[in-house]
Amino acid sequence: MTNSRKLMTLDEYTIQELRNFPQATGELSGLLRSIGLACKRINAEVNRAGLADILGAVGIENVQGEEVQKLDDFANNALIDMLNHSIFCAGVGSEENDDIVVFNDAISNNSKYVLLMDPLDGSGNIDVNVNIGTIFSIFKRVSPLGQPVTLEDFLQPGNKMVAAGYVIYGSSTMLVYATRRGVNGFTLDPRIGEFCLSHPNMQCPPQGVFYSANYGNYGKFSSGVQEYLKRCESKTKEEGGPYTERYIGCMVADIHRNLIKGGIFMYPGTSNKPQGKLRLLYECNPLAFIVHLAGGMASNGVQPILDIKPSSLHQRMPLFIGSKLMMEELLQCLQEKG
Ligand code: AHM
Ligand code: MG
Repeated sequence: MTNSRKLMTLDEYTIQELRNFPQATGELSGLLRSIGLACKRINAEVNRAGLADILGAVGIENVQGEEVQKLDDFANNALIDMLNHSIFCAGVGSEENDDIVVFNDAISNNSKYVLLMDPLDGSGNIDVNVNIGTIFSIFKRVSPLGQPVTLEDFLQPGNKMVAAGYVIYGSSTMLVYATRRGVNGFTLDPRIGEFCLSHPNMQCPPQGVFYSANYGNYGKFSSGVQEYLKRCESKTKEEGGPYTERYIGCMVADIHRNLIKGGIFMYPGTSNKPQGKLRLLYECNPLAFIVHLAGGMASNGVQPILDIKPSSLHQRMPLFIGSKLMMEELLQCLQEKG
């Protein structure tokens, strides 16, 4: 056997999963394959972003009133096109679309899965060649097969999620994918253009030294959050410190590092924006699912993220996420100081 055969590709991995679980229909694997393919197209475009005339804003605003970058558009279209042409997805909810996109045709209406996504997270980083990511989550529809999907199919609590993942476009490009069977990381091998299983069975260390928060908002955080951050600043060696502050401006990258090395990421509510910035359905939920399956925790400060019943497609939610022991200390601070 040659060396390259030791690296299992994403396709080989999904085939192996199907062999191990003969009751599986292959629909989820098909969906994952389409996502992987779309993300390879996005990756190619991200890599040439500095060369192509693709940098800069389109000049229109998305639903959240933020300027849409051209790459956001490209990523959104690449994923929606790919999923629309696959036969395994009935509709998509995206950060870039006001309403759900319903693939209303005979085959799609008989697909059991819907997908929620942030096609390009951290898009403020594009112009400066810093990490960006794609985030997605997959749910089984609750509406009957044979009909177009409805908003209710997308407004399910995270604990009903079937699978979730993210792609980080960084020094290398990686797809991290979680189902209830665990979390696996696949690195894109540019020589063969395939995602290869590089990080099997990922586990989030219960304790780490990294903490990630936007300190520019410190004065607007609650007393409990401020108290926790103060503790982070002064951890002694005996307490597992000293801690190191890292904030990239792309939650995928911050959470990816913390997932591998151990750490905590937060985007709390502030006095002027009590619900914070991040979107529950396609930012908080998928990352909460992945980190939870890797042994970590995710909360909005009051309840587990995955237990929240969503009320609207683009709703925002405070997010605290990461290593179990660090999360427990944070939640204790919030309980004591609010
Ligand atoms: P985006 O989806 O518009 O890119 O926003 C989400 C990003 C997160 O990835 C990141 O952690 C956060 O926004 C940074 O926001 P801020 O600059 O307010 O700290
Ligand atoms: Mg985002």
